[in-house]
Amino acid sequence: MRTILLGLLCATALSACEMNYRGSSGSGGGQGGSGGSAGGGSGSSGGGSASSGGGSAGGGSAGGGAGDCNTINATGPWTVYPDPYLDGGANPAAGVSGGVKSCTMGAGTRVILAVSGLTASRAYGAHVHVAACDAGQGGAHYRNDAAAGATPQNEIWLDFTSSAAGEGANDVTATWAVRAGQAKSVIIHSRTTDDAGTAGPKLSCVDVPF
Ligand SMILES: [Cu+2]
Repeated sequence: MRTILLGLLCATALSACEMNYRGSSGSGGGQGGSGGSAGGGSGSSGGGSASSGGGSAGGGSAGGGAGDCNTINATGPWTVYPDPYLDGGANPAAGVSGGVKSCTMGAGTRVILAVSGLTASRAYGAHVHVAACDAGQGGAHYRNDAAAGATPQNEIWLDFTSSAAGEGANDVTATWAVRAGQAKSVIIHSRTTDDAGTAGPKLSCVDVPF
């Protein structure tokens, strides 16, 4: 029934169809095609073109385009943290748009980040955080096991390197389920996450209702 309704919507309002039915990466506005590893329906496992580091815990192995992983689709507005370097310097993620999709993959959780508007050709860290963007700048990283360490297996790291067009993406599938309501945002940081789990100043944040 729902599919039929969406089909009708698609016939009468293509843009709504794109957003609701196919889960287009364009829903955040301003995203070009080339960064769209999260784009709907291609069958790509996504996340490849602009990702680096991040220690994916098996990202995208379940296959299917991101349009199939659209249970949560957070497109902002983004919170841009002012003066992240405390020196008056520019925030390289001040112009960010795009968003985060997430869904359950068996016992796991797939999280797809697809953004644009960033300073180009630059490495960024990104993670799922426990608090909302306006609550202590998202607080700490969400951990599957609170007593265990800051590793890409115990947290969700979405590090990426922006393209020459300022687009970035990553697609990670954790082997565990995020506890409902205990992760509330994704934050982009200044640099690639290191072995201690730190990635420099917080640049921008989007609330995600995990
Ligand atoms: Cu973080």
